[in-house]
Amino acid sequence: MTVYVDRKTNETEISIALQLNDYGVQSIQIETGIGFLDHMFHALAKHSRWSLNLTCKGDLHIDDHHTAEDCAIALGHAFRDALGPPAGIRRYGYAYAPLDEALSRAVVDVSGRPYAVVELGLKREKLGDLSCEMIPHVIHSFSTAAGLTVHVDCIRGSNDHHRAESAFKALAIALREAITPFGDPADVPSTKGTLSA
Ligand SMILES: [Mn+2]
Repeated sequence: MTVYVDRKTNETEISIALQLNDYGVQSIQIETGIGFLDHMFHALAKHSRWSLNLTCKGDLHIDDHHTAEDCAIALGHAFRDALGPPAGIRRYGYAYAPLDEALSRAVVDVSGRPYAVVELGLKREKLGDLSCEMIPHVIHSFSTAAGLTVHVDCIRGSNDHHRAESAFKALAIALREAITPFGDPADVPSTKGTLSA
């Protein structure tokens, strides 16, 4: 099932089509106007096994902030909508992803409790046209909108492009694991009986 999210403000205009768990030939097209952000969302979609079409027309004449933040929010809403009320999934997922000398770890809980701890240790001001300060913020914004608890740490690495990309890959794999069908489709993996409230 593909979900569609359109989000329009005075700062950005975003359209998303998202299908989770696409184990066929994935279709991924990302055009945010910020090349490195496209690269990170592409890695996220690829390794999460999503098909994702995301376009954004944002106020890049100001800076990258609104575009990066709003794309992450809209993508989080799309993820939440595509998943539906969490049931019949693993709920927890974790992964390590290396990229050459860099290594990142991501731990995900499809909890309905938005919380993100992101420690990437990026030293550069920017990667391409994306401010490095926006990279953890993108993960925060996505997690909050999606209702996920997420811990992402870059454990080592000397190249900031590698550090950031390994973090998104680890997050992707952890997300893929967390929403893998598991147990009875109606079973909510929570002692509370719900992950939606
Ligand atoms: Mn790369």
